[in-house]
Amino acid sequence: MKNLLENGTRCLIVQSEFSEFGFWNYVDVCKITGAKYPAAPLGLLTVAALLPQQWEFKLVDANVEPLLFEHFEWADIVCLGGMLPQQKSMISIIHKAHQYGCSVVVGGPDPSSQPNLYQSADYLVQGEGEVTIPMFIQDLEKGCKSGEYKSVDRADMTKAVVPRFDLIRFQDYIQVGIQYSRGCPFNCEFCDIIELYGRKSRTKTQEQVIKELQTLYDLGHRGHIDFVDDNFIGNKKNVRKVLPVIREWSQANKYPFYFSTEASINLASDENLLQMMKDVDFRYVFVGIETPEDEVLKLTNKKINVNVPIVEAVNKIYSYGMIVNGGFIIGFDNETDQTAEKMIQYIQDSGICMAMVGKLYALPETQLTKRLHREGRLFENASTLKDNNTDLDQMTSGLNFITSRPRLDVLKDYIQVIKQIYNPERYYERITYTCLNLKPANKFKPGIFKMLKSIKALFKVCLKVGFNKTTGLLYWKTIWKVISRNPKGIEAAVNLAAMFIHFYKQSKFIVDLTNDEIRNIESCGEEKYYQSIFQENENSSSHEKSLKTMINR
Ligand code: B12
Ligand code: SF4
Repeated sequence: MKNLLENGTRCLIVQSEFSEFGFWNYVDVCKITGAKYPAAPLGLLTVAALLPQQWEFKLVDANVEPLLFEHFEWADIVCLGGMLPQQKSMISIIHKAHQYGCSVVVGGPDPSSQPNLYQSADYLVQGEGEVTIPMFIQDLEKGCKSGEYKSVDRADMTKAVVPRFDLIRFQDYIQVGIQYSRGCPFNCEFCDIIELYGRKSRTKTQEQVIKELQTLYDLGHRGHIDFVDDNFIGNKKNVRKVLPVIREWSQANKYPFYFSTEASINLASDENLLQMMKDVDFRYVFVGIETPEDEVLKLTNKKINVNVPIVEAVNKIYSYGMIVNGGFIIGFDNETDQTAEKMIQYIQDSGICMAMVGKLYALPETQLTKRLHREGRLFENASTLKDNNTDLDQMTSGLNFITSRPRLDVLKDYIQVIKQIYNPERYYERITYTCLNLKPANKFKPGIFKMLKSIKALFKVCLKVGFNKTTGLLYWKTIWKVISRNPKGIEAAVNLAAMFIHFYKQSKFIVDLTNDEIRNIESCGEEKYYQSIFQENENSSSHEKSLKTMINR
């Protein structure tokens, strides 16, 4: 076998496939803009920068091009990484790579959370690559043919490398990610971020951020950059320092980029920070709203959201030119039969178009998982995916435990929310609301090539959405209202209307799948359903007890 540290070692980096029915996988919309997939694989680009630079790299993102046997034939070593929904595809790629005689290295969120599932890889590199990849390289130097690497240390972000952005074609993606911080100071019970990355928000320096922006600029990227931070404002003190530096750089370079990110709801009460974000052209922010019920928020320890008037908070963010995307969850203990209706109202009143409503998913290592396990409610192999076509994310999977309310009620509520919020009339009402309240001050101006592409995309949206029997009338009515009352909101209106192509299809898929699950439970009864899940478990007595308590609720 070849010494892998030699010059010219060929390293194939693979991003495995996501399902087109995932909430975030809006491939139909990508096609309209000429892209193939929403987001570039930032984790793998970072890994490439941490591996020996004398290696020759090829990155294949199976979401943008087919992964072929020639790729494996070319490679000496294959590196794979990914998240829970990629579990099945990653495991099958490990086997394929072995058939071609390649060594396989795996890492990333799912292999780090569930290393037991990836034992077939030769090298299993857990946690943050900045800490564990050097351990793996040391083993290669010693000639080790396999190994498992983990560490309790967290990466010093001030020493993080610039990802190998040169390995992708920017035109394949809608957005390219960069990361400013890792970790989040809050302590939500269901969150795996704080288990994976800790509660201290570790940030890069201003110089590092500028270096990454400059690299992207020099490589020719223009347009959308997503700050992939768990909570961009997790370290407010530092974020206040970096934003003016980004503004200065952007101004000097004629604003080549606009931004999006993820932040906690306390952003809305910090007008100074909102202004700073507006100044550098932030256009989208994803906020975890989770549930309209304060009692549920308290129980799940999402204290930051308790007593926050959500509609007001979202409106405040709109007034600084940023569209709010929201995360919501159904299936918490303490929910009532009013929760679903309140959630629908919340989403409608705040105009959140891109509302990711998921079923509570007890992710590995979280406090929630530990509690449910103690209570005898957690399913065995709770996060092992069974079916590539139906186990995609927290909208298809989730509720991997005995629910506190009858499971059928939770599932029916879930369907009700999805059906209502992705009903075309309701979705377009929200577009209108958002775009009338949005006060954008777009600084990024596309160059002539990008402008022509945008015009082409606009025509395609008008054809696809505007001459469609479900959305046609709604589209033109919305466009007219926004143009006549708040013309600056028109770009957002067209974008959000385009996104409905995906959400319409995806929500139908979710409703059908959930209905199948409901029929399945109805056919045997809830108790039998749970019993069948726990049947294979040798130590099922604790489940039996919880089951009895739950069924008699
Ligand atoms: C940006 C992001 C997205 C983006 C873009 C992702 C993409 N490129 O396709 C979008 C919005 C599309 C997305 C979607 C989803 N995401 Co997401 N996402 C993130 C986020 C916020 C940042 C990811 C990132 O770029 N990090 C920066 C890079 C540098 O870090 P990294 O990828 O972890 O890589 C490091 C290490 O893991 C390691 N590593 C990674 N790969 C490899 C490979 C090898 C060989 C080695 C040695 C090391 C290694 O080294 C890297 C450097 O330290 C993370 C949270 C987080 N903090 O990671 C969640 C996260 C990865 N997402 C998650 C999930 C579940 C999803 C969704 C299913 C739904 C959701 N919750 O949003 C969907 C599924 C995607 C789809 N297309 O269907 C989970 C994964 C949980 C798990 N245990 O697997 C996370 C951890 C967040 C969470 N708690 O919900 N996501
Ligand atoms: S605010 Fe978000 S990232 Fe932070 S702990 Fe809660 S769920 Fe996790």
